[in-house]
Amino acid sequence: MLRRLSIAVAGGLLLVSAVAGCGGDDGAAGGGSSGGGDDKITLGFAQVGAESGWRTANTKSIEESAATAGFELKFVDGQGKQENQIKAIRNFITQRVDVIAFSPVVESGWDTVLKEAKDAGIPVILTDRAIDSPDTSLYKTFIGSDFVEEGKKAGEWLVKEYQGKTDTVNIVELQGSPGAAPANDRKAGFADVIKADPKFKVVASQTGQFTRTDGKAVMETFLKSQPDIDVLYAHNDDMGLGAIEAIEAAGKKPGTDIKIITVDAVKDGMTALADGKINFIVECSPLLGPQLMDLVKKVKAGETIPQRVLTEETTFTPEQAKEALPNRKY
Ligand code: GYE
Repeated sequence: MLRRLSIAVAGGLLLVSAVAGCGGDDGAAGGGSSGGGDDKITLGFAQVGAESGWRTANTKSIEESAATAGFELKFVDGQGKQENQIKAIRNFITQRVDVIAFSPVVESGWDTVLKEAKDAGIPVILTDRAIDSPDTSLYKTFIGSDFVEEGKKAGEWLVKEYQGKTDTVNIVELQGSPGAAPANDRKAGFADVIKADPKFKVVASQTGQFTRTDGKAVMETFLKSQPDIDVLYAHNDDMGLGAIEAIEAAGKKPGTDIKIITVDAVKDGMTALADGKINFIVECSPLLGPQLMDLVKKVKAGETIPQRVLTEETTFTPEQAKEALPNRKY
């Protein structure tokens, strides 16, 4: 039996939902051990927000696998703000959850709150995104993708696509949300690969906040300011999909007049790829739930776990997207 309860916390901004079994409501702050008196594991999870199809699939994966594992999940949607996530983590500490996991909105600025968790003896697991703190004792492990590698794969496809050609290739880039690990790293990995050949020129690069709305709006400005765009590199599918709308509205053919590379491989992105509107997608898997729950169990049991758990991922061409789509779960 699944029960979902929502409570407003200080500032009225955060929604905390607990997915619980038929046990009691032990979500109140004020110390004491968690889990309603039984030995059920309580996991506090601070999510980034609901900015993309990737994020929606990631949240679903976490909620479902927590239920399957029989955990009590205290889930907080940070609505894209670091301050909300910090508040959520402090609440988890007050509630004395067994383990805290979170997907950091940005890379910097976590040391103080993570030190508080450490001092309270509550283990922390970084999920999906890394932080830039040199103090790795602040968390037990980091599970997620190698975003630099994803950016490199995007660049490598481009290098191959334009092999043997000498004309300048004008690239516009839609970056993820400022300061986020996947935005920083996907930009760096891509730049690192294309810099070997001066014909590749990034003529405009701006954030599209990982959302369709901003992807569309920023692409509209790119189309106005850049007369000759050959390639769009978007740090996620959603921004690419928004940009496709802007390209079509400007009377151009996405995938043909402007080649498009994105990252994620969610269903809508894969559909656009199969339709030839996107040319190449680098996969980033959001299905981190089962592995995360496994790590939570191990951390709680005091077992040693690897410091880094990498997600396996591939890339997709239009043909591969057509093949994969019928079985795509998200
Ligand atoms: O690629 C993007 C989402 O952190 C890997 O965040 C995640 C990224 C994902 O908004 O769509």
